[in-house]
Amino acid sequence: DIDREWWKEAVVYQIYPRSFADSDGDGIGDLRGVHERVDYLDELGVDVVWLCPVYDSPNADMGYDIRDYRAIMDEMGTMADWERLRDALHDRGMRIVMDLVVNHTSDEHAWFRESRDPSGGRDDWYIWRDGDPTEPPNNWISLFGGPAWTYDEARGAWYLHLFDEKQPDLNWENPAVREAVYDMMNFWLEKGIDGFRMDAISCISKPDGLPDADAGDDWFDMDLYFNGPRIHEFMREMAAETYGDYDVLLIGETPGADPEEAKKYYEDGVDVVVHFDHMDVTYGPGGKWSPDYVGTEALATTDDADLDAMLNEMDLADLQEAIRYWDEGVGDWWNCLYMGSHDQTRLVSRFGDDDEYRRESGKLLATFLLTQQATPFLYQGDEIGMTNADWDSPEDIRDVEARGQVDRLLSEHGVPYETVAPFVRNRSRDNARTPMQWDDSEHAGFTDGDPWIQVNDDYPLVNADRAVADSDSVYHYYRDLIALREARDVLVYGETEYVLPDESHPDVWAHRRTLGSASMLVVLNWQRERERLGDVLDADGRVVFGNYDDRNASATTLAPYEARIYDRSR
Ligand code: TEU
Repeated sequence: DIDREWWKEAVVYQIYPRSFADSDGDGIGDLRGVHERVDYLDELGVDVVWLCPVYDSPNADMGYDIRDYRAIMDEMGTMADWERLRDALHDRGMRIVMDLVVNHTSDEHAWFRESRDPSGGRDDWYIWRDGDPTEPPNNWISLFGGPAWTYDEARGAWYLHLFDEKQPDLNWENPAVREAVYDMMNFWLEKGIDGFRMDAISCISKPDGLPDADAGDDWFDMDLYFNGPRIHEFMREMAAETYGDYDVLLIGETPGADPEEAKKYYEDGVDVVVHFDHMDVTYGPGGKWSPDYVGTEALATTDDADLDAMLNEMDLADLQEAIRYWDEGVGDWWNCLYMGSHDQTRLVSRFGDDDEYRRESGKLLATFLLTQQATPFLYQGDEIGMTNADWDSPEDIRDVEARGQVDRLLSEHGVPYETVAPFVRNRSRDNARTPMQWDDSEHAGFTDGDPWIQVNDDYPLVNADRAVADSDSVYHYYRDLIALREARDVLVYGETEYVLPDESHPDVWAHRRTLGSASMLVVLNWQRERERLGDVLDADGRVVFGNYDDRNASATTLAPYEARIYDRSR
């Protein structure tokens, strides 16, 4: 008795429309561009497209700062374009999930403009505090660096922004705000969308009295920002007022939630939550933008490749601990899994090898992603093995977070840009936002105009045209594995048992999926070295899938970044 749901069986493909395909030569990806690529998505075999924000926005945070929730951003097209895209996806049996960004709006949203005038009727729609213009109301810092408060001269008061100053936080305590958000959600549900990806949703309820956070010289505890006192009340109300009666996929992005907290979101109506524990395993103790290395001699003397390795160092056992914590932690509820997104660097550069073993490690990562007990989220370009770019000049940076953090590091340490460039190369969200590489023509076939962000230099080698034409490419591996996952319930619903790493094989991952008499074993040699396994795996099954020629499959030794799936079903 399997508890079947379409969204458990689905493979989600995330599109960052600004960087996907530009149909009109203005250098910015658009809805028609996505529309032109719908067959590409269909052939890859994905079931759900999650579209990052396409709403009207001044783009301080590339669409995550919304000026009008019911209008399409000019650069991206029109509502008619959006409707045609929706229909094209639906015609091919795919679904469309829209981003829902309601912790904050743009400071250019009419609500905020009216709120800046205390007599404007919306004085209580955002989080305002009176006080000394030189003394912020509390010690909170923005997730993008710098204070979380900005003093607004027009109103003569401070407003809170957990993200950029152009992203003021809405006041969810105000019922009128909630009602306006629900109205907007219903507008989109009535347009026939298939779900929401709820941006930073764990941030919407703020702690009573906005107390100072615990902080030290080089650390700051952001726990107060997440899962506030009224969060589940708001989430339940939202479900009742909006999506409750629809068969849609609700993806909650919930920074700060652990599996216990996640279960509460599930009870509220959310289907899967997005957590960050498995992302944190490559950051080292100081966190994503830790200044630990900056200005150190190591940084000045080490070569680029070694620095990249250092900044992405990971203990495979830590990764497994994070995956297992969530797998076991949510019990009968369900997880999703991503290894890359518009907020992360490229998975091959981060978790694999983007040089000699780009192809092999790209396929290993596909195997990892598509064989867990969780709905897999693919990020655009990962299916062709795209890599991190070089960021030689600070002028090339577009990411508001990277810009903020680079400024902070430079001013705190008084070092030249070259010293922090390795951080940008290995941390900046821009790495995921370089244009999708379609072919080897100028600008990788992304645009006929001037791209809004640099194209990765490796496009003559890494592009979709080439990948589709080459049956041994990362692309074909994804495609075949998506089909295998679709064909085998055990890969979706099977229980998971973790087999490796252990002390003698610290760099080999293995897990077994079991459902009734079906059993599959996944083995991943997560390193550049060969590894002799002997009979550790007791691999009596047949290798049904892998990234090396299967003549090799019965061998007891794994090749660099080799991935194998054994079928041990009886
Ligand atoms: O991200 C929310 C979030 O928690 C971020 O701090 C995220 O962890 C960070 O980007 C990682 O470096 C969401 C969106 O995914 C992100 O693109 C937006 O910038 C952010 O909300 C604000 O809307």
